[in-house]
Amino acid sequence: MRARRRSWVPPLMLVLLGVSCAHPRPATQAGERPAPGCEPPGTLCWDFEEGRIPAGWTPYRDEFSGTLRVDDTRAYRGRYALHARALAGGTEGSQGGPKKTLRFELPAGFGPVLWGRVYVYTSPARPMSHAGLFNARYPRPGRTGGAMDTLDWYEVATYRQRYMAIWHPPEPPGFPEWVRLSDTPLVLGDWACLEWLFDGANGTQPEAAEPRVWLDGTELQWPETFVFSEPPTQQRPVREKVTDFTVLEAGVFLYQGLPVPTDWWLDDLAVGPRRIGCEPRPRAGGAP
Ligand SMILES: [Ca+2]
Repeated sequence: MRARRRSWVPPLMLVLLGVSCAHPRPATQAGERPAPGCEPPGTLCWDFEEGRIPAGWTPYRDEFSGTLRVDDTRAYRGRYALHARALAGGTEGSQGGPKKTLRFELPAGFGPVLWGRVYVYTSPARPMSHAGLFNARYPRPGRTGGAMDTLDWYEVATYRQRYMAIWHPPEPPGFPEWVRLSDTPLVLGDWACLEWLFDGANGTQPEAAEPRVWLDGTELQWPETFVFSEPPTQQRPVREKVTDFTVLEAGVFLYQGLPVPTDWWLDDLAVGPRRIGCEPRPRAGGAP
């Protein structure tokens, strides 16, 4: 089920791509692979090599046990990654769980289409509970800004040990929400490249598109879809169209309890109006 690899890109090309990142940084150190995939115009990318929370990101949610910081315990590339460490708390099957996230205000005029890409490493167990990893929010039609609790949003997550994507109305309560649950187990104990497309323009369609997600370059399928709400409803939410995405949230946010203390690392996070793509995975035994 793991992905086909994209064609190999020469190291010199990766260097050239890396220096055009929206957050340019000095030339990479000897032996360090340069940042791929920051080249489409308008792309914002974060490799966490500052060794601390990057500029512009601020703490958002902090519930139950665990920490969220940039450290050097594991990285997809370079030395540092964003590390959600030892998240735990609450009761599996009951609402309420550990949440450790950051938020970021997008530049004005970002537009209605948001592609994203992040490398994720999860250990030591696949959570059963809803574990959000990333979301992007936008004002409802006719509005131009506003607080988080007024914004519609798209989310990438895992649930019942599989990948999941959701469209939500403003939170709280965040539902009734439209849920797409894949049949692909979340990658455990290895790096996974997740990509997503939140197409809030969706051509001439009356609603914003359903979220789409790729794992290591292969688009996920969604054999299970449903409306979640408390109390339950069968009425599907209207996915309101997007003028501009305005806010990102990244980290890990469990909506039900997590009995096993679990770590996540996120590295090379990027968003933009065009597809960013995944780096070809290093071949076993050394550099590509
Ligand atoms: Ca890094």
